[in-house]
Amino acid sequence: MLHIVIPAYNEELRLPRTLRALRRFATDRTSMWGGVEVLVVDNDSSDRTAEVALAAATPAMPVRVVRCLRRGKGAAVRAGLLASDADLVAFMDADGATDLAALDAAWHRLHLGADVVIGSRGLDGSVADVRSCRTRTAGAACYRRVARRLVPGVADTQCGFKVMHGALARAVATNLVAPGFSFDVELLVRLRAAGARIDEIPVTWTDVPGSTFVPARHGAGAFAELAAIAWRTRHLGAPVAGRATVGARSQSPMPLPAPVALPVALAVPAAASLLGEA
Ligand SMILES: Nc1nc2c(ncn2[C@@H]2O[C@H](COP(=O)(O)OP(=O)(O)O)[C@@H](O)[C@H]2O)c(=O)[nH]1
Ligand SMILES: [Mg+2]
Repeated sequence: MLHIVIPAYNEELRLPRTLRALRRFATDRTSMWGGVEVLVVDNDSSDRTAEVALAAATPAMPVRVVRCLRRGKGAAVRAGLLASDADLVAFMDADGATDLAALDAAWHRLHLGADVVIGSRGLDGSVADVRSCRTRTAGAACYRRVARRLVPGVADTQCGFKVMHGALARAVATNLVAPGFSFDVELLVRLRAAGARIDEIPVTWTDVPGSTFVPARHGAGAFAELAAIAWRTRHLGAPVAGRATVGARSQSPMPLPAPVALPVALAVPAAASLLGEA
């Protein structure tokens, strides 16, 4: 059984198309996944997000609405992961930016031994139609440099598409603190510390208009959240590139190096580069 968590803040316009695509996917793949249910996490929306979500439910694809009053994508995904009880759990954005073929690719990786499969716009084979403004593109490049210090070897921490074993997702989500857009980084740091094998796969990603991420409003907060994550997870173990199996390079499980205390110093250069580069 697969539960798909969709964090949604005022998504009445973008959600219906995504749910239609998921419905087609679920109808075709019931035998593959053993059933697909969507958990839309209504993040204190003031529009009809919950209604359009429930209206999309069918017997082949039940839809549940989970209420999350704490604002922020991270808080919403955490609430959705904790509300799930399936063997496998995915999360993706309400705009359906990632082509659903990634779910099939993820299924294969999970059956080859991955614990976590994350979509990436930064690998050979990725197709990303990014139409961001220059400020966001520059900010994103800078963000990637800082994020890589926390999760070395992962090319794209921020693609909103990730699939993992349900029990692992719930165990790690319990400890997630970051409420905002940087929660993916905290999730990956904690998954690695838990010894998870993370496979990064190329995805086809389309920039869907109507992004809820506003660089001027959310940019600085995302960087500050990264620094807070570095500090909060400093005791979990040094970030080690070899822990992620990236792209199509290898499908065999990596040996997991013994955790080494993450030096407090990690937080300091991270914070310094934020101040210098943001
Ligand atoms: N901005 C924002 N997005 C949220 C919040 N809670 C959940 N989300 C969801 O997080 C996802 C972010 O994706 P999107 O807006 O497409 O951002 P982008 O793809 O990074 O440009 C969407 O599904 C939002 O509805 C929140 O409090 N603020
Ligand atoms: Mg988007």
